[in-house]
Amino acid sequence: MTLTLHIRRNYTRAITGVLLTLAACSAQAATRNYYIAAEDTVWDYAPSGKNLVHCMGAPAPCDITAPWNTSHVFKKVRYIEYTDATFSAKKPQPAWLGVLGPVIRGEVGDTLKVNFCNRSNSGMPYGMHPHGVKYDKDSEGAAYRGMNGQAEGTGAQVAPGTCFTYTWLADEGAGPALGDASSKVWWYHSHVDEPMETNAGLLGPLIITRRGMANPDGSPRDVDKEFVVAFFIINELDGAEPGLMHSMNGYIYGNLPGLVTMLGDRVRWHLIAMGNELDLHTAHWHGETATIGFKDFARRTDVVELLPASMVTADMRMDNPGEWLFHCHVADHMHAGMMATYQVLP
Ligand SMILES: [Cu+2]
Repeated sequence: MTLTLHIRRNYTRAITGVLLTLAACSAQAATRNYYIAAEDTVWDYAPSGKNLVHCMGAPAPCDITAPWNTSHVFKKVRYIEYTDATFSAKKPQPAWLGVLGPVIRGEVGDTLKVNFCNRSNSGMPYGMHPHGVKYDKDSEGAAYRGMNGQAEGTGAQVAPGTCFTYTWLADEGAGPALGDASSKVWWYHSHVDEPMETNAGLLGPLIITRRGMANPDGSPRDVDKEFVVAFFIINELDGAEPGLMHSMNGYIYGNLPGLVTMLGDRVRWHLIAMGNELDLHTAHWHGETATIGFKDFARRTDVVELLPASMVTADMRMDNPGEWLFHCHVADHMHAGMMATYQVLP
């Protein structure tokens, strides 16, 4: 009996492998161009000015409590996406993306050409350093020297008022492995003074889809919606408590908009985190559970552990209509506003 099951499972995996290979052969490698500028912006962590979701037993909305009630508006430097090389028309972004830079997408085999311009008036050089994808030294986008005197790459520090085009290859090593879902999230961020720049707002998601599994825009064919949510205590006042913004995509106290799904949707959550030793987060959904991994290899949970620079992809089948809390389960972080809601519409 055990032997039969074992043979059957291996047979299923072999067939799956053949199908994936066939799908891979039919996919055309593409070159995808992105136009992204670093720009000075103002960011409001709580546009409603209110705590919209959790008022300690009192009805929501309520006032944001001390010490986070002094200010929730701060200056940021963000990655802004444009439609083409003229950098004149901004590309619309989903509301839920918040403070993050645009979603850069690719399918395994694709080449990503990321045209980056530093338009900030801060006077500082910035860049774009990707996780996961393959690059040469010039396209690494990180400022450091090797111990044997290796020079920085050309794209390490893009001076104010100048541009650089990064070439990143979505090779097999950038895509989902056998145990992963059909798309996989990575970070990209500035890496001249990395802690300062990620805190300033220069960070965003990169998603690579398995070869043969992508729609024309690079998104995976086997899900209905993808969300990216970043858990990050953004430090706005040199570590003083009123400036520690316990944010999800740059929103606090239920102000994160647009996490809307339909009953029956196959939803993919890409959960990422950044920050320092305070940034240990346990992302928790009410109302639904999720799986992490690919089919036979998946595990089920409703809490995802995140440390700085963590990248976890989780799938959810929406079967429970309602508006549900989605929050960090660390006690202090809940008090400080690291919470949102998502909707499952009937
Ligand atoms: Cu947390």
